[in-house]
Amino acid sequence: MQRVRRLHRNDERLIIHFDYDCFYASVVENENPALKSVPLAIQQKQIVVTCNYEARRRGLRKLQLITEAKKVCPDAVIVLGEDLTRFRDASKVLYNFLRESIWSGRAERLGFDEVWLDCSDMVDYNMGLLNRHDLAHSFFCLSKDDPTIGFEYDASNVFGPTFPSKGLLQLSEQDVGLRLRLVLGSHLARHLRHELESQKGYTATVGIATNKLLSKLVGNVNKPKNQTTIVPPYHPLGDVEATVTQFLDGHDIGKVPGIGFKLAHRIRGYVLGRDAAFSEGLVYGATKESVTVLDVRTYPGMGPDLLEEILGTTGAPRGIGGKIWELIHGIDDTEVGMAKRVPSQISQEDSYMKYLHTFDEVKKQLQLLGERLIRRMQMDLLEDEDEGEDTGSEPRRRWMAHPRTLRLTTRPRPPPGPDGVRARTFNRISRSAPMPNYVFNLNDPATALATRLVDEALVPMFRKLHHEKAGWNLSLINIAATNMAETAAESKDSAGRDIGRMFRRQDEVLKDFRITDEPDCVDDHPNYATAVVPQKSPEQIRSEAQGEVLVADGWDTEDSDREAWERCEFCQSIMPAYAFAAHRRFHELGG
Ligand code: DCP
Ligand code: MG
Ligand code: MG
Repeated sequence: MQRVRRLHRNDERLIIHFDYDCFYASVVENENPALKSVPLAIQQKQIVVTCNYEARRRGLRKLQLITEAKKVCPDAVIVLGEDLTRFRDASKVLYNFLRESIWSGRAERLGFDEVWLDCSDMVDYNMGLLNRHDLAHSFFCLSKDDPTIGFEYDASNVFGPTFPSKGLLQLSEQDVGLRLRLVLGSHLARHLRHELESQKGYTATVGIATNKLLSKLVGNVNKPKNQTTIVPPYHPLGDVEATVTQFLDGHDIGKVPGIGFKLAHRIRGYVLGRDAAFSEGLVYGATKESVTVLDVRTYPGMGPDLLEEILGTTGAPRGIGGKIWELIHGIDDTEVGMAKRVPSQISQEDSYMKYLHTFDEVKKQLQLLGERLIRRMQMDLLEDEDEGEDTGSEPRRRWMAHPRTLRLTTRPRPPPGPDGVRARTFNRISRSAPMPNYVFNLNDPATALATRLVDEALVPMFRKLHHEKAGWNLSLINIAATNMAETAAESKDSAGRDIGRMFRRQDEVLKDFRITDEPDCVDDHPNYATAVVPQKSPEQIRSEAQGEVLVADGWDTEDSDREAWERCEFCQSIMPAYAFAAHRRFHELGG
């Protein structure tokens, strides 16, 4: 009984989720419109990270090997996309545009190409303006100050495709109201998509629902350049199943946002009674055998407690069972975040297919990453003093926040065991130390600051992290500036205060730097982590503050699911690190 009460879905909100179509390819196309009509692929390492829809029509796929792509479509134009600057910049421009188009300020980015908008207030307001006797001739008002700004629409129908494709006519009273709100949301989504395309040149695939989880998932139903709304009944009505349940039930458990790779793998294993086999394609951790939400939801005895039992040993925070139980029922109360003036941490990392054996190699990588980190800190954390005064001279810049902690993380490959086979663990280990003050010096060039940071801080940290003198076999190095202390004078009302200014400032700062080629950069792919907010133990927090060794647990924190790529020595295919163990087994079995 208690469980039923716990599973109450809040349907008061209206959330719109955007996922830009073939994002990196669209950025390149917008720079060079001639590319719009040809098959275009964006390359990172040996992989097509994305391609435009013309290329997809000709058989190219995301995450395909370049060699394969060239075979499938020899005349594809391939553009190198390892320097993320242009993608990061475009992402910020589009984010700002969307954020300024809504009222609540609640606009949250996920990675570079996804944005959630909380449009509850706009929909509430426009519900109040409806003439219930003439819904077909409605006007959606976009400004509280000026009733003439907005667009005409037909509020008697949802705009665009719905899930399920044919809505139910008989609804409960509660669902009638909800349906109307979703109708308004769908027309607002159409308007926003149209503005994004006509003013910025980008198309997006959009989902409309009452929370972040459902809006993100339902957007995928009709791609590209389209939108989908989950329509009621959101609640079971007599024999009729709730559409939300019907929708989620068809998804593989790992597809539910918030259920990351490790959790999904654990749940699959439990439901199948054995380890789920990986597919040979090994793209994105797909498995051969799909375990759906329906399989999990209806498994005998399944509920928050059993899920807690299954997942408790993964190092997941307590209460994970209840959280996952809610997610598979489409319940997600997480707020769409407000824009933050300063990021909570800044990091730079690189993954390595080749071994980093010598000290010189490691040091060179530390220098590269250190330099990038300092440049990013300057871009993201500096603001102009005396803004608005046009004195003609260069504005003075000041730090909006100082990261207090410097963290060095590596991911060692363990040595081969007695049988010659290398066990695959993907644990990161890290060490933190106070951020030295000299990195905030704006008179010295970033290169010089990085050299000092490497010699005086990073190398000593590396030595403590890796006692062995040589022969490290690292697949990843990450350097992060964390533990932000916002500068007091500016912290008043700072959340979301003037993000536009921040981005303008960043653009200016950017101009001052000759952005050299930044190969292999894999940052800025944050993870949607509703369910998996990692909780640090008091020991961890303490040791971090004191600069003691921190050994990462199996539970990847903010970097989880952020793939690093590994190359198989046998067949040379490249795949996310987590898929490697299964791939290795595939060869062992004679594959
Ligand atoms: N990306 C990346 N590495 C990955 C996955 C994605 O660099 N492993 C980049 C390239 C994409 C962008 O992130 O352009 C967004 O990822 P999506 O999965 O949303 O893919 P696209 O936007 O390219 O295509 P779609 O139209 O399918 O959304
Ligand atoms: Mg995306
Ligand atoms: Mg996309």
